[in-house]
Amino acid sequence: MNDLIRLAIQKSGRLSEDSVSLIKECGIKFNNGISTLRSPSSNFPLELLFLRDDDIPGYVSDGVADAGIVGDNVIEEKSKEIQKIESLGFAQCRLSIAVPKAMEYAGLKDIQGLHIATSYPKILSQYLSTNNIKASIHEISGSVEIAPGIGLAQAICDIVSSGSTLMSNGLKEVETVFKSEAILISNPNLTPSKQDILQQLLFRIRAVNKAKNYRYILLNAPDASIDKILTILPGMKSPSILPLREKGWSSIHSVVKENEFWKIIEDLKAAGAEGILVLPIEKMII
Ligand code: PRT
Ligand code: ZN
Repeated sequence: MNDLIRLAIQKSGRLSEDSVSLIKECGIKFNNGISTLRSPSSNFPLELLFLRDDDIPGYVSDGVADAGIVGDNVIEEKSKEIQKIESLGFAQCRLSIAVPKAMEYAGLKDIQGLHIATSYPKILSQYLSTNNIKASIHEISGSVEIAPGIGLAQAICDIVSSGSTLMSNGLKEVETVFKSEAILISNPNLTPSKQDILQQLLFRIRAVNKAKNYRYILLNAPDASIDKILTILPGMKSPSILPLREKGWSSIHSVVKENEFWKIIEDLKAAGAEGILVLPIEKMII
């Protein structure tokens, strides 16, 4: 029988959509929807398993799944024997300590002796002991942000992304304990043939994710401006320059980083570039 890898992803929640999109962008197709527990691919040796995110590190370390996509916060909290393969750039958030808005807060020492509610007792207790702070940790599994309001705790340690949940519960974020994003993990003892499939998957994931950070740019410029424009455009190796039908003009093609894009466009216009086109890149292999 030909080998395949079982990739565990979250069945329903904040990681689900981005995990499925990433696999699809890798050109991996599925016949079944995520209403099933498992879904084999029709064109790649991979089967998706749809699980609760908290169970993913355990299943991967037990070998029920060969690999998984899960938040780093869950990986650290569960401390299972798994290998972190690649940061995936989505589900970015942070685990933070928050206190009631009215509380005066000058630094971590103000946490000393407090009752802190959290769903992440392991990460929090490590953080407190590294910083020599003694506090009592109350583990609760959900709605952590309401704990101070109902008198269950004086502070909380919970996942924050925009900060609006804290704000609407009268809390303020005072310390970042851990920064997290979705991570591709694997079982540390994969057979060589599963390892090989995982590497093929990783190759595709990197090509897809790299492309998301770049744009393809085309522009026309008078030949006299080319030298100046080339100092602005980094390119992958070096930009392509093609002569236009109109004498004394060329078309320049290159690749720019998404986050440098607006700054570069202004510089290019100032240097004489015209007819600038910017296109998304689907895959990028370098
Ligand atoms: O059912 P299952 O157990 O699979 O899912 P779950 O409910 O445990 O997890 P889910 O889907 O809520 O989150 C999955 C993962 O997404 C988390 O483990 C994080 O790695 C990541 N993530 C990213 C977040 C957030 N952003 C986030 N904002 N997880 C939770 N939140 C919650 C947070 O707990 C708080 O209640 O959103 C609220 C704060 O959001 P803001 O934007 O108001 O600050
Ligand atoms: Zn969960």
